[in-house]
Amino acid sequence: MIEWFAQKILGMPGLAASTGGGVDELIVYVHWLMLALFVGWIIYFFYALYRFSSKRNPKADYEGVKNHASNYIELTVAGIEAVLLVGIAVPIWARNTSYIPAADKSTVIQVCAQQYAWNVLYPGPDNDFGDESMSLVSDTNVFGLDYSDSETHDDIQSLNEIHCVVNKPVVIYVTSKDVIHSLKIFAMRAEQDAIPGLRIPMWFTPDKIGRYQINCAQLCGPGHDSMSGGFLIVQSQADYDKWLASQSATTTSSSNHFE
Ligand SMILES: [Cu+2]
Repeated sequence: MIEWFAQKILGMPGLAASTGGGVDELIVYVHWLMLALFVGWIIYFFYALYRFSSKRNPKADYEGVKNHASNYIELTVAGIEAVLLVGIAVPIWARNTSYIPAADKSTVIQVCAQQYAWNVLYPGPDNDFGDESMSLVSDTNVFGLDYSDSETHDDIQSLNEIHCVVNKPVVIYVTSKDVIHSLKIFAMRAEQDAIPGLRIPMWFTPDKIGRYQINCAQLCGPGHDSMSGGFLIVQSQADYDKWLASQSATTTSSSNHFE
């Protein structure tokens, strides 16, 4: 029912992450509450038109409402909202922010957003990112990679493509080179602002192999919409390893070859 409402009525893309179910529940329950409020207010509106028409009440009544029905209804709505907040929203937030899956059991990636593309950095075969420094950031080195560090040489970069492994947590450290962007992967029900100078982790666990659109969820400039040209590619471990090997073979240690 939740899935049907989210996809057929609200037009959300299919859920492809085992960590995203709670987000769908929250969105659907909030819409059901809004629907109930909408119907309730519409009924009350027509009741008021009928009940308080000047034909039926030529003389104003200064005493007003004497029963407490509106108080009870208000309390009930506030109670439902509190349950949604404390019962669903806060637990999702707590899970996402209080814990990051262990690096050796996840795909760890760095994303640096820029006007108007996503730069993606992988630690390469040694599973360690090389040193990075703000002072080394340039047009051709958005991550500020330090090539004097031996761990940097096997690091792999891709543009507008985030590769990851199905059923394995993906941890993405998100930052930005210029203005505030927001890495939104709707199918994963995951989103994180990309803020210059900050490196903020986000994580999710994809559970369906496929290719999913990435959007920028902050209006970041005139080319903002072209950032939806980014994709998350969820692969089997074998396909991911194959892709990684093909990228490692073409990586040169002299400089970053992506603009
Ligand atoms: Cu953007």
